[in-house]
Amino acid sequence: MLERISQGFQKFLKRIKGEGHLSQYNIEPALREIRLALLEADVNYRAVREFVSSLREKLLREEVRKSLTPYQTVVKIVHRELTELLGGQGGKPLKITPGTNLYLLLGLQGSGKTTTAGKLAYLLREKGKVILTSLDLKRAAAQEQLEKIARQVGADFLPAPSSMEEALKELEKLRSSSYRFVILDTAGRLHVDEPLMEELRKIKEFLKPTETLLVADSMTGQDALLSAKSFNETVGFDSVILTKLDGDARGGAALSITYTTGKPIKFMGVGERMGDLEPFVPERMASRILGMGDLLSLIEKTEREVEEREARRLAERLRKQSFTMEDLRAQIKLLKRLGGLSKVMSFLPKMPGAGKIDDKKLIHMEAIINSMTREERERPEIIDASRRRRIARGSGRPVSEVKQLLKGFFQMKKMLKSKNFRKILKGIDIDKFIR
Ligand SMILES: Nc1nc2c(ncn2[C@@H]2O[C@H](COP(=O)(O)OP(=O)(O)O)[C@@H](O)[C@H]2O)c(=O)[nH]1
Ligand SMILES: [Mg+2]
Repeated sequence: MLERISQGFQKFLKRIKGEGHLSQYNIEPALREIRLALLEADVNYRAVREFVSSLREKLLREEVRKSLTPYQTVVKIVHRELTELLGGQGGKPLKITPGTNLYLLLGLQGSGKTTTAGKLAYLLREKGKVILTSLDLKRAAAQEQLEKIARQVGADFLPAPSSMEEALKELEKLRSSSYRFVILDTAGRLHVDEPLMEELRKIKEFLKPTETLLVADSMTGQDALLSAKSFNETVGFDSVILTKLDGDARGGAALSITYTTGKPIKFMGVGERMGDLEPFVPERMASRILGMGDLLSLIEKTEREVEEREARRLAERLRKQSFTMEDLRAQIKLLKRLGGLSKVMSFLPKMPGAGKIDDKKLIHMEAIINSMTREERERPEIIDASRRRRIARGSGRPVSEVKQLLKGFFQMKKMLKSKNFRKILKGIDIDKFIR
Protein backbone atom coordinates (compact mmCIF):
# COMPACT_ATOMS: atom_id res chain seq x y z
CA MET A 1 0.00 0.00 0.00
CA LEU A 2 1.44 3.36 -1.05
CA GLU A 3 4.91 1.85 -1.42
CA ARG A 4 6.29 4.50 -3.73
CA ILE A 5 5.34 7.34 -1.43
CA SER A 6 6.62 5.46 1.55
CA GLN A 7 9.98 4.93 -0.14
CA GLY A 8 10.26 8.62 -0.84
CA PHE A 9 9.68 9.55 2.77
CA GLN A 10 12.11 6.95 3.98
CA LYS A 11 14.81 8.20 1.64
CA PHE A 12 14.11 11.68 2.94
CA LEU A 13 14.46 10.58 6.55
CA LYS A 14 17.65 8.71 5.79
CA ARG A 15 19.24 11.77 4.28
CA ILE A 16 18.18 13.89 7.25
CA LYS A 17 19.56 11.33 9.64
CA GLY A 18 23.00 11.76 8.16
CA GLU A 19 23.00 15.51 8.75
CA GLY A 20 24.26 17.05 11.97
CA HIS A 21 21.75 19.82 11.72
CA LEU A 22 19.39 21.17 9.11
CA SER A 23 20.10 24.09 6.88
CA GLN A 24 18.62 25.58 3.76
CA TYR A 25 21.31 23.75 1.78
CA ASN A 26 21.12 20.23 3.04
CA ILE A 27 17.36 20.16 3.32
CA GLU A 28 16.64 20.71 -0.39
CA PRO A 29 17.99 17.41 -1.75
CA ALA A 30 16.11 15.60 1.00
CA LEU A 31 12.84 17.37 0.25
CA ARG A 32 13.36 16.53 -3.39
CA GLU A 33 12.95 12.82 -2.55
CA ILE A 34 9.53 13.54 -1.12
CA ARG A 35 8.48 15.76 -3.99
CA LEU A 36 9.44 13.17 -6.57
CA ALA A 37 7.78 10.32 -4.77
CA LEU A 38 4.55 12.22 -4.36
CA LEU A 39 4.44 13.30 -7.99
CA GLU A 40 5.23 9.80 -9.19
CA ALA A 41 2.48 8.44 -7.02
CA ASP A 42 0.01 10.69 -8.80
CA VAL A 43 -0.57 13.12 -5.99
CA ASN A 44 -2.04 16.33 -7.31
CA TYR A 45 0.87 18.68 -8.10
CA ARG A 46 -0.63 21.65 -6.26
CA ALA A 47 -1.04 19.52 -3.18
CA VAL A 48 2.60 18.46 -3.52
CA ARG A 49 3.84 22.02 -3.86
CA GLU A 50 1.90 23.23 -0.87
CA PHE A 51 2.86 20.26 1.24
CA VAL A 52 6.57 20.53 0.49
CA SER A 53 6.73 24.26 1.06
CA SER A 54 4.86 24.07 4.35
CA LEU A 55 7.15 21.24 5.43
CA ARG A 56 10.26 23.21 4.47
CA GLU A 57 9.10 26.19 6.44
CA LYS A 58 8.46 24.13 9.56
CA LEU A 59 11.72 22.21 9.28
CA LEU A 60 13.76 25.37 9.07
CA ARG A 61 12.33 26.94 12.20
CA GLU A 62 14.79 27.86 14.89
CA GLU A 63 13.91 25.13 17.36
CA VAL A 64 14.49 22.33 14.87
CA ARG A 65 17.85 23.64 13.78
CA LYS A 66 18.98 24.09 17.34
CA SER A 67 17.63 20.84 18.72
CA LEU A 68 20.28 18.25 19.49
CA THR A 69 18.47 15.40 17.80
CA PRO A 70 16.93 16.95 14.73
CA TYR A 71 16.04 13.54 13.38
CA GLN A 72 13.31 12.79 15.90
CA THR A 73 12.00 16.30 15.66
CA VAL A 74 11.86 15.94 11.90
CA VAL A 75 10.01 12.64 12.10
CA LYS A 76 7.48 14.26 14.38
CA ILE A 77 7.01 17.26 12.13
CA VAL A 78 6.67 15.20 8.96
CA HIS A 79 4.21 12.90 10.68
CA ARG A 80 2.13 15.86 11.77
CA GLU A 81 2.15 17.45 8.31
CA LEU A 82 1.20 14.19 6.64
CA THR A 83 -1.61 13.68 9.12
CA GLU A 84 -2.89 17.15 8.27
CA LEU A 85 -2.76 16.42 4.55
CA LEU A 86 -4.68 13.19 5.09
CA GLY A 87 -7.49 14.97 6.90
CA GLY A 88 -6.26 15.72 10.41
CA GLN A 89 -5.81 13.92 13.71
CA GLY A 90 -8.41 11.27 14.54
CA GLY A 91 -10.23 11.25 11.24
CA LYS A 92 -13.97 11.65 10.97
CA PRO A 93 -16.39 8.86 11.82
CA LEU A 94 -19.47 8.04 9.76
CA LYS A 95 -22.45 10.17 10.74
CA ILE A 96 -24.99 8.08 12.62
CA THR A 97 -28.19 9.67 13.87
CA PRO A 98 -30.95 8.17 16.04
CA GLY A 99 -33.62 6.42 13.98
CA THR A 100 -33.06 5.28 10.41
CA ASN A 101 -29.87 6.34 8.65
CA LEU A 102 -29.65 6.47 4.90
CA TYR A 103 -26.31 6.30 3.14
CA LEU A 104 -26.07 7.09 -0.55
CA LEU A 105 -23.06 5.72 -2.44
CA LEU A 106 -21.83 7.47 -5.59
CA GLY A 107 -18.99 6.72 -7.93
CA LEU A 108 -17.79 5.68 -11.34
CA GLN A 109 -18.45 2.22 -12.65
CA GLY A 110 -15.95 -0.25 -11.28
CA SER A 111 -14.90 1.99 -8.40
CA GLY A 112 -16.23 -0.59 -5.97
CA LYS A 113 -19.64 0.81 -4.96
CA THR A 114 -21.56 -2.45 -4.84
CA THR A 115 -18.80 -4.32 -3.03
CA THR A 116 -18.41 -1.41 -0.62
CA ALA A 117 -22.16 -1.31 0.05
CA GLY A 118 -21.83 -4.90 1.27
CA LYS A 119 -18.70 -4.17 3.31
CA LEU A 120 -20.40 -1.23 4.96
CA ALA A 121 -23.42 -3.38 5.78
CA TYR A 122 -21.07 -5.92 7.27
CA LEU A 123 -19.47 -3.29 9.51
CA LEU A 124 -22.76 -1.71 10.53
CA ARG A 125 -24.81 -4.80 11.22
CA GLU A 126 -23.34 -4.99 14.71
CA LYS A 127 -25.03 -1.69 15.46
CA GLY A 128 -28.46 -2.44 14.01
CA LYS A 129 -30.61 -3.86 11.24
CA VAL A 130 -29.30 -3.14 7.75
CA ILE A 131 -31.03 -3.17 4.40
CA LEU A 132 -29.33 -2.84 1.02
CA THR A 133 -30.95 -1.60 -2.12
CA SER A 134 -29.71 -0.61 -5.58
CA LEU A 135 -30.98 2.28 -7.64
CA ASP A 136 -29.27 0.85 -10.69
CA LEU A 137 -32.67 0.03 -12.19
CA LYS A 138 -31.60 -0.63 -15.75
CA ARG A 139 -29.24 -3.52 -15.15
CA ALA A 140 -30.74 -6.71 -13.76
CA ALA A 141 -27.21 -7.92 -13.04
CA ALA A 142 -26.67 -5.00 -10.69
CA GLN A 143 -29.69 -6.03 -8.62
CA GLU A 144 -28.55 -9.64 -8.55
CA GLN A 145 -25.00 -8.78 -7.51
CA LEU A 146 -26.20 -6.69 -4.58
CA GLU A 147 -28.77 -9.27 -3.52
CA LYS A 148 -26.06 -11.91 -3.40
CA ILE A 149 -23.80 -9.66 -1.37
CA ALA A 150 -26.65 -8.85 1.03
CA ARG A 151 -27.16 -12.55 1.63
CA GLN A 152 -23.43 -13.00 2.24
CA VAL A 153 -23.28 -10.39 4.97
CA GLY A 154 -26.62 -11.27 6.53
CA ALA A 155 -28.33 -8.00 5.59
CA ASP A 156 -31.77 -7.59 4.05
CA PHE A 157 -32.24 -6.66 0.43
CA LEU A 158 -34.96 -4.51 -1.08
CA PRO A 159 -35.48 -5.27 -4.77
CA ALA A 160 -36.01 -2.03 -6.65
CA PRO A 161 -39.17 -1.46 -8.66
CA SER A 162 -38.71 -0.60 -12.33
CA SER A 163 -39.32 3.13 -12.13
CA MET A 164 -37.28 5.66 -10.21
CA GLU A 165 -40.37 7.39 -8.80
CA GLU A 166 -41.63 4.17 -7.26
CA ALA A 167 -38.18 3.29 -6.01
CA LEU A 168 -37.83 6.61 -4.25
CA LYS A 169 -41.28 6.27 -2.69
CA GLU A 170 -40.37 2.82 -1.35
CA LEU A 171 -37.20 4.25 0.12
CA GLU A 172 -39.07 7.10 1.72
CA LYS A 173 -41.18 4.49 3.51
CA LEU A 174 -38.07 2.82 4.91
CA ARG A 175 -37.31 6.08 6.68
CA SER A 176 -39.84 5.24 9.37
CA SER A 177 -39.09 1.51 9.50
CA SER A 178 -37.27 -0.53 12.10
CA TYR A 179 -34.15 -0.49 9.94
CA ARG A 180 -31.27 1.33 11.50
CA PHE A 181 -29.27 1.56 8.27
CA VAL A 182 -30.34 1.80 4.65
CA ILE A 183 -27.45 1.56 2.21
CA LEU A 184 -28.13 2.74 -1.30
CA ASP A 185 -26.07 1.55 -4.23
CA THR A 186 -26.35 3.52 -7.46
CA ALA A 187 -25.54 3.14 -11.14
CA GLY A 188 -22.16 4.31 -12.34
CA ARG A 189 -20.76 5.18 -15.72
CA LEU A 190 -17.26 4.74 -17.02
CA HIS A 191 -16.94 8.50 -17.19
CA VAL A 192 -18.72 11.36 -15.55
CA ASP A 193 -21.82 11.94 -17.65
CA GLU A 194 -24.49 14.62 -17.50
CA PRO A 195 -27.73 12.54 -17.42
CA LEU A 196 -26.32 10.34 -14.66
CA MET A 197 -25.25 13.31 -12.58
CA GLU A 198 -28.70 14.82 -13.03
CA GLU A 199 -30.33 11.60 -11.87
CA LEU A 200 -28.07 11.35 -8.83
CA ARG A 201 -28.72 14.96 -7.96
CA LYS A 202 -32.46 14.30 -7.99
CA ILE A 203 -32.08 11.19 -5.86
CA LYS A 204 -30.02 13.09 -3.36
CA GLU A 205 -32.38 16.04 -3.28
CA PHE A 206 -35.40 13.83 -2.76
CA LEU A 207 -33.97 11.49 -0.16
CA LYS A 208 -31.73 13.87 1.76
CA PRO A 209 -29.43 11.06 2.90
CA THR A 210 -27.80 11.07 6.32
CA GLU A 211 -24.54 10.98 4.45
CA THR A 212 -23.57 10.82 0.78
CA LEU A 213 -20.32 8.97 0.20
CA LEU A 214 -18.17 9.01 -2.89
CA VAL A 215 -16.56 5.65 -3.63
CA ALA A 216 -13.26 6.28 -5.41
CA ASP A 217 -10.79 3.78 -6.82
CA SER A 218 -7.33 4.69 -5.54
CA MET A 219 -5.69 2.83 -8.43
CA THR A 220 -6.97 5.34 -10.96
CA GLY A 221 -4.78 8.17 -9.69
CA GLN A 222 -5.50 11.54 -11.28
CA ASP A 223 -8.74 10.21 -12.79
CA ALA A 224 -10.06 9.53 -9.32
CA LEU A 225 -9.31 13.12 -8.41
CA LEU A 226 -10.91 14.55 -11.53
CA SER A 227 -14.09 12.54 -11.16
CA ALA A 228 -14.22 13.34 -7.45
CA LYS A 229 -14.08 16.99 -8.40
CA SER A 230 -16.97 16.74 -10.85
CA PHE A 231 -19.09 14.66 -8.48
CA ASN A 232 -18.44 17.29 -5.85
CA GLU A 233 -19.45 20.14 -8.12
CA THR A 234 -22.53 18.54 -9.67
CA VAL A 235 -24.04 16.17 -7.12
CA GLY A 236 -22.09 16.96 -3.97
CA PHE A 237 -21.02 14.47 -1.32
CA ASP A 238 -20.02 14.52 2.32
CA SER A 239 -17.15 12.08 2.48
CA VAL A 240 -15.03 9.60 0.58
CA ILE A 241 -14.44 5.87 0.68
CA LEU A 242 -11.18 4.97 -1.03
CA THR A 243 -11.08 1.48 -2.45
CA LYS A 244 -8.35 -0.90 -3.62
CA LEU A 245 -5.62 0.50 -1.41
CA ASP A 246 -4.38 -3.07 -1.17
CA GLY A 247 -3.55 -3.33 -4.81
CA ASP A 248 -1.77 -0.11 -5.51
CA ALA A 249 1.82 0.83 -5.04
CA ARG A 250 1.13 4.45 -5.95
CA GLY A 251 -2.21 5.40 -4.44
CA GLY A 252 -1.64 9.11 -4.65
CA ALA A 253 -5.37 9.72 -4.55
CA ALA A 254 -5.25 8.89 -0.86
CA LEU A 255 -3.00 11.86 -0.24
CA SER A 256 -4.77 14.45 -2.30
CA ILE A 257 -8.47 13.66 -2.50
CA THR A 258 -9.14 15.52 0.74
CA TYR A 259 -6.94 18.39 -0.43
CA THR A 260 -8.79 18.52 -3.77
CA THR A 261 -12.37 18.17 -2.54
CA GLY A 262 -12.16 19.36 1.04
CA LYS A 263 -13.99 16.20 2.07
CA PRO A 264 -12.69 13.65 4.59
CA ILE A 265 -11.86 10.05 3.74
CA LYS A 266 -13.86 7.89 6.14
CA PHE A 267 -13.10 4.34 5.09
CA MET A 268 -10.61 2.47 2.97
CA GLY A 269 -11.11 -0.76 1.05
CA VAL A 270 -8.15 -3.07 1.43
CA GLY A 271 -9.28 -6.23 -0.34
CA GLU A 272 -12.13 -8.02 -2.01
CA ARG A 273 -13.57 -9.79 1.00
CA MET A 274 -16.49 -8.39 2.95
CA GLY A 275 -14.33 -7.82 6.00
CA ASP A 276 -11.86 -5.69 4.06
CA LEU A 277 -13.11 -2.23 4.89
CA GLU A 278 -11.32 -0.21 7.55
CA PRO A 279 -11.94 3.18 9.08
CA PHE A 280 -9.50 5.68 7.65
CA VAL A 281 -7.34 7.11 10.42
CA PRO A 282 -5.00 9.84 9.10
CA GLU A 283 -2.28 9.58 11.75
CA ARG A 284 -2.16 5.84 11.36
CA MET A 285 -1.86 6.13 7.61
CA ALA A 286 0.88 8.72 8.12
CA SER A 287 2.80 6.28 10.34
CA ARG A 288 2.44 3.64 7.71
CA ILE A 289 3.80 5.94 5.02
CA LEU A 290 6.74 6.94 7.17
CA GLY A 291 7.47 3.27 7.76
CA MET A 292 7.29 3.62 11.50
CA GLY A 293 5.89 0.13 11.72
CA ASP A 294 2.22 0.62 12.16
CA LEU A 295 1.97 -1.17 15.44
CA LEU A 296 -1.68 -0.41 16.01
CA SER A 297 -2.70 -1.85 12.68
CA LEU A 298 -0.60 -4.90 13.21
CA ILE A 299 -2.13 -5.62 16.56
CA GLU A 300 -5.59 -5.20 15.14
CA LYS A 301 -4.84 -7.46 12.25
CA THR A 302 -3.54 -10.24 14.47
CA GLU A 303 -6.58 -9.92 16.67
CA ARG A 304 -8.85 -10.09 13.70
CA GLU A 305 -7.13 -13.18 12.37
CA VAL A 306 -7.29 -15.03 15.67
CA GLU A 307 -10.88 -14.02 15.98
CA GLU A 308 -11.76 -15.14 12.49
CA ARG A 309 -10.20 -18.50 13.04
CA GLU A 310 -12.06 -18.85 16.30
CA ALA A 311 -15.28 -17.65 14.70
CA ARG A 312 -15.06 -20.28 12.04
CA ARG A 313 -14.30 -23.04 14.51
CA LEU A 314 -17.16 -22.08 16.81
CA ALA A 315 -19.60 -21.74 13.94
CA GLU A 316 -18.69 -25.23 12.80
CA ARG A 317 -19.39 -26.60 16.28
CA LEU A 318 -22.66 -24.75 16.47
CA ARG A 319 -23.72 -26.16 13.16
CA LYS A 320 -23.01 -29.64 14.39
CA GLN A 321 -24.91 -28.89 17.57
CA SER A 322 -21.92 -29.95 19.60
CA PHE A 323 -21.41 -26.84 21.68
CA THR A 324 -19.73 -27.82 24.93
CA MET A 325 -18.37 -26.16 28.05
CA GLU A 326 -15.05 -26.06 26.24
CA ASP A 327 -16.62 -23.85 23.59
CA LEU A 328 -18.21 -21.67 26.21
CA ARG A 329 -14.79 -21.21 27.72
CA ALA A 330 -13.41 -20.17 24.32
CA GLN A 331 -16.27 -17.72 24.01
CA ILE A 332 -15.50 -16.27 27.43
CA LYS A 333 -11.84 -15.89 26.51
CA LEU A 334 -12.79 -13.96 23.39
CA LEU A 335 -15.23 -11.81 25.32
CA LYS A 336 -12.51 -10.99 27.79
CA ARG A 337 -10.06 -10.04 25.13
CA LEU A 338 -12.22 -8.33 22.55
CA GLY A 339 -15.35 -7.20 24.35
CA GLY A 340 -18.92 -7.76 23.33
CA LEU A 341 -18.62 -6.07 19.99
CA SER A 342 -16.49 -8.70 18.38
CA LYS A 343 -17.53 -10.40 15.20
CA VAL A 344 -17.84 -13.76 16.91
CA MET A 345 -20.18 -12.40 19.53
CA SER A 346 -22.47 -10.95 16.94
CA PHE A 347 -23.62 -14.39 15.88
CA LEU A 348 -23.31 -16.35 19.10
CA PRO A 349 -26.36 -16.48 21.32
CA LYS A 350 -26.05 -14.48 24.51
CA MET A 351 -25.68 -16.47 27.67
CA PRO A 352 -29.13 -16.35 29.29
CA GLY A 353 -29.44 -15.35 32.92
CA ALA A 354 -25.91 -14.01 32.98
CA GLY A 355 -27.17 -10.45 33.17
CA LYS A 356 -24.72 -7.70 32.42
CA ILE A 357 -21.41 -9.39 31.90
CA ASP A 358 -18.43 -7.55 33.28
CA ASP A 359 -14.81 -8.57 33.42
CA LYS A 360 -15.01 -9.91 36.96
CA LYS A 361 -17.93 -12.12 36.12
CA LEU A 362 -16.09 -13.51 33.12
CA ILE A 363 -13.08 -14.36 35.24
CA HIS A 364 -15.33 -16.19 37.70
CA MET A 365 -17.08 -18.09 34.94
CA GLU A 366 -13.77 -19.12 33.50
CA ALA A 367 -12.51 -20.26 36.92
CA ILE A 368 -15.56 -22.47 37.34
CA ILE A 369 -15.10 -24.11 33.93
CA ASN A 370 -11.38 -24.54 34.64
CA SER A 371 -12.27 -26.58 37.71
CA MET A 372 -14.29 -29.06 35.73
CA THR A 373 -12.79 -32.28 34.51
CA ARG A 374 -12.47 -32.80 30.82
CA GLU A 375 -15.36 -35.21 30.82
CA GLU A 376 -17.53 -32.71 32.66
CA ARG A 377 -16.73 -30.07 30.09
CA GLU A 378 -17.70 -32.35 27.24
CA ARG A 379 -20.81 -33.72 28.95
CA PRO A 380 -21.94 -31.22 31.60
CA GLU A 381 -25.16 -33.17 32.12
CA ILE A 382 -23.22 -35.58 34.36
CA ILE A 383 -22.51 -32.80 36.86
CA ASP A 384 -24.54 -33.71 39.95
CA ALA A 385 -24.72 -32.12 43.38
CA SER A 386 -21.49 -33.62 44.66
CA ARG A 387 -19.60 -32.65 41.50
CA ARG A 388 -21.03 -29.15 41.82
CA ARG A 389 -19.66 -28.90 45.34
CA ARG A 390 -16.25 -30.10 44.21
CA ILE A 391 -16.17 -27.61 41.34
CA ALA A 392 -17.20 -24.81 43.68
CA ARG A 393 -14.41 -25.68 46.06
CA GLY A 394 -11.87 -25.95 43.27
CA SER A 395 -12.77 -22.58 41.75
CA GLY A 396 -13.33 -20.74 44.99
CA ARG A 397 -16.83 -19.75 43.88
CA PRO A 398 -20.11 -20.45 45.69
CA VAL A 399 -22.16 -23.49 44.65
CA SER A 400 -24.99 -21.18 43.61
CA GLU A 401 -22.75 -19.65 40.96
CA VAL A 402 -21.79 -23.04 39.59
CA LYS A 403 -25.48 -23.86 39.38
CA GLN A 404 -26.23 -20.61 37.60
CA LEU A 405 -23.51 -21.18 35.04
CA LEU A 406 -24.78 -24.67 34.28
CA LYS A 407 -28.33 -23.43 33.98
CA GLY A 408 -27.24 -20.68 31.59
CA PHE A 409 -25.28 -23.16 29.54
CA PHE A 410 -28.20 -25.55 29.13
CA GLN A 411 -30.51 -22.71 28.18
CA MET A 412 -27.99 -21.59 25.61
CA LYS A 413 -27.82 -25.08 24.15
CA LYS A 414 -31.56 -25.18 23.92
CA MET A 415 -31.55 -21.89 22.11
CA LEU A 416 -28.98 -23.23 19.67
CA LYS A 417 -31.33 -26.05 18.78
CA SER A 418 -34.21 -23.69 18.07
CA LYS A 419 -35.34 -23.40 14.48
CA ASN A 420 -34.89 -19.67 14.53
CA PHE A 421 -31.28 -19.75 15.52
CA ARG A 422 -30.47 -22.44 13.00
CA LYS A 423 -31.99 -20.31 10.32
CA ILE A 424 -29.83 -17.37 11.31
CA LEU A 425 -26.77 -19.55 11.36
CA LYS A 426 -27.50 -20.97 7.94
CA GLY A 427 -27.82 -17.46 6.55
CA ILE A 428 -24.30 -16.58 7.58
CA ASP A 429 -21.79 -18.01 5.22
CA ILE A 430 -18.64 -17.39 7.16
CA ASP A 431 -16.38 -18.76 4.47
CA LYS A 432 -17.50 -15.97 2.21
CA PHE A 433 -15.57 -13.44 4.21
CA ILE A 434 -13.03 -15.55 6.00
CA ARG A 435 -10.42 -17.07 3.83
N1 LIG B 1 -8.55 -5.53 -4.35
C1 LIG B 1 -9.68 -4.85 -4.13
N2 LIG B 1 -10.69 -4.99 -5.00
C2 LIG B 1 -11.83 -4.30 -4.78
C3 LIG B 1 -11.99 -3.44 -3.66
N3 LIG B 1 -13.21 -2.89 -3.72
C4 LIG B 1 -13.80 -3.40 -4.82
N4 LIG B 1 -12.98 -4.25 -5.48
C5 LIG B 1 -13.23 -4.99 -6.73
O1 LIG B 1 -13.51 -4.07 -7.76
C6 LIG B 1 -14.40 -4.64 -8.71
C7 LIG B 1 -15.55 -3.72 -8.99
O2 LIG B 1 -16.35 -3.61 -7.85
P1 LIG B 1 -17.91 -3.25 -7.87
O3 LIG B 1 -18.34 -3.17 -6.46
O4 LIG B 1 -18.68 -4.14 -8.76
O5 LIG B 1 -17.86 -1.79 -8.50
P2 LIG B 1 -19.08 -0.82 -8.90
O6 LIG B 1 -19.20 -0.89 -10.38
O7 LIG B 1 -18.67 0.54 -8.46
O8 LIG B 1 -20.30 -1.30 -8.20
C8 LIG B 1 -14.81 -5.98 -8.13
O9 LIG B 1 -14.07 -6.99 -8.75
C9 LIG B 1 -14.45 -5.87 -6.67
O10 LIG B 1 -14.16 -7.12 -6.10
C10 LIG B 1 -10.85 -3.29 -2.77
O11 LIG B 1 -10.85 -2.54 -1.76
N5 LIG B 1 -9.75 -4.03 -3.06
MG1 LIG C 1 -22.16 -1.77 -9.01
